[in-house]
Amino acid sequence: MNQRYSRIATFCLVFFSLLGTNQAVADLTAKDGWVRALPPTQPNTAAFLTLSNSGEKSIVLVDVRSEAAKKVEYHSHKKQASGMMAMRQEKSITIAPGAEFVFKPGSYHIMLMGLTKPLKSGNEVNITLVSQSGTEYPITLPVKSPMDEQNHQHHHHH
Ligand SMILES: [Cu+2]
Repeated sequence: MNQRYSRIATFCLVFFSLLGTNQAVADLTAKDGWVRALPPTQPNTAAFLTLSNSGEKSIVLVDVRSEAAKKVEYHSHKKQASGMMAMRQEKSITIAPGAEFVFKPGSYHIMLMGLTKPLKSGNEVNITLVSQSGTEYPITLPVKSPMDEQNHQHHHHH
């Protein structure tokens, strides 16, 4: 195992132990979460994660907050009639009972606009998801560069 891989393996361990302890909140569970690290000149970035609803009722998320950015929104990324991809704000996100909802690059994401400070790989971002019923779901996501993500997957597939 070379040094780079062992660093990634350590990262995975820390990441998954975080998921195991902190991320299971009531009926909504977050996994595979990360925030995209971008050059410090970029004012905006996005967070990705998979939410699972283990409860018996739909969970409707209507708000999202983070001290990492001035404005935080749920976005989708869809192909327009013109063939261009465009981002659009989603006022709510519904996770059916027993279902998963995936935020991933090129699709749904949590948009962080007007970052209060540059986010570097290795940082953590606290985000609070808020449901229609007023329940708050705090989650902590690691900041990773898209390159880390590629290496991460590469590592797992071998
Ligand atoms: Cu967006």
